[in-house]
Amino acid sequence: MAGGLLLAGCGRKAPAAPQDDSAAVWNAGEMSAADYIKRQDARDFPKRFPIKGEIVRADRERKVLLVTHEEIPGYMPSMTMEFKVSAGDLMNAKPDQRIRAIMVEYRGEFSLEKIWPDDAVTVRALDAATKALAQDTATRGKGVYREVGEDAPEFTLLDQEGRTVTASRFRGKKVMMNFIFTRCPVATMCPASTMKMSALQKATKDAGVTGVEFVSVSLDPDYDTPGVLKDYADARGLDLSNWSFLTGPDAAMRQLFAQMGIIREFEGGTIKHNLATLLIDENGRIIHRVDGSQWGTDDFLPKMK
Ligand SMILES: [Cu+2]
Repeated sequence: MAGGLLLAGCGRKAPAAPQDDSAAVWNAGEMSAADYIKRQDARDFPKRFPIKGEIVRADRERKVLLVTHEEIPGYMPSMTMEFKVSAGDLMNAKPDQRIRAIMVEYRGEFSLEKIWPDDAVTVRALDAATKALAQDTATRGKGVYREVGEDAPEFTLLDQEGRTVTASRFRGKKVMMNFIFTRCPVATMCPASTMKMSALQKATKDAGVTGVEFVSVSLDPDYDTPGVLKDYADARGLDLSNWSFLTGPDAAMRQLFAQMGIIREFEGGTIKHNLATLLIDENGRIIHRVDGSQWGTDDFLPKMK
């Protein structure tokens, strides 16, 4: 493990979504909708159901998504209906795309959260990559942590628009990588890291440095869906022309964190984590790493030229 990895901050209250919702999205087979319904009572709070369905179209004026969903046993037959969704999810929506999500019913209104692509091609690609990464972690054993000078791991994840992104897409370019989560409540941790990435991105453009991609990997994939990441980037006016926010199955993310020396612990409804910022070269090799929050443009810009 890297020397001086510091578990810091991010230890205060963040609004925590129930863990079981996301587990149900990824492991839909393990909890039936009927089981879910049994767990809901009639009090005045939102009811949630994992669903699968297909997007018919996005109505961007009325901010609703028309979705044909499969039957929810004991609750609702298969039907086509409108859902309120976030701006990011609305922008990401593509007609005919298969999705899985959590349907929320509250006071007669229906919305969708935790929307993930669920088409066979995407699911297969993510599954295969997750297995390969887990195998790689197992094979590396005690040498799981990749030091500066070693290659960064292969991965296949989803970006803020729900597109499949593999590590190889960045070959031939340098990659600035950090790890954040959108609900991080500690100003000096993830929010500061995001702002520094943005400053560095601007500095590269001002300096005429090209061939650099910025990659922010979510520490909280249960919550940080592509749409949530899109909202996060848009709310901060970030330049996504060469900046990807990545998320995916937690089983894959865990392997990536282990290999990149990222410690993440769920604690008291939020996430404790260390901060690491890395530069990866054109051949996928880790060439620089700064642990902690004390880094700036000058630590990385000269190494990008
Ligand atoms: Cu944080």
